[in-house]
Amino acid sequence: MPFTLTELPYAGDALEPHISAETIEHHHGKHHAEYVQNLNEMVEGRPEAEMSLVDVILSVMEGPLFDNAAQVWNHTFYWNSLTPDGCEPEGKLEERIRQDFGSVAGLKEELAAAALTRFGSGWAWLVWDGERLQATSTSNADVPGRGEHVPLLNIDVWEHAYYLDYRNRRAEYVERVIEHLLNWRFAEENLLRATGG
Ligand code: MN3
Repeated sequence: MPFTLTELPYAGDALEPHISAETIEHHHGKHHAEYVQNLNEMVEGRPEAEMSLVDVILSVMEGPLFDNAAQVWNHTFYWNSLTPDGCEPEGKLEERIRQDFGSVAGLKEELAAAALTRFGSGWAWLVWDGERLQATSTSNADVPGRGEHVPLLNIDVWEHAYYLDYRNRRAEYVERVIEHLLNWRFAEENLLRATGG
């Protein structure tokens, strides 16, 4: 199989009490795994089987193959966007946040708004658009800026990400993720890579 399910970067219960082990078990072990399985079935015998995941996404950009490939990538990125070792933005990232949002609190508000105003399924993102940071959201499997923006971190706002723990209370899930789980070190690494340090 050309594409594999990435391991979680922490134990399945590491994000408790904010995200339960049961949610992680279903989200990673069933939802994410199914996107990987679908993707492998779809690329069988096609040139995409020899391509990197990112190249598949950027060369297809719509339809079921795009949806499954992007969901594989989006979920791996999501696991890395979360951490049980609480942290806050520092260094270059914090400087940039102050410049573009006024304050870390200002960014957190915009990120929460992006997550809460996304109608239906999708993703909230912090991205580097080439000139500044943006808090934004995408629908279903879509990637930010149609592949033109550099993702720094994301939050899954599909119902499967929070329904077992929060039922319909997306706002509570988003608030807890933003306050306790976001991996700002990962976001800073992505920003430094995008801006050449
Ligand atoms: Mn998901």
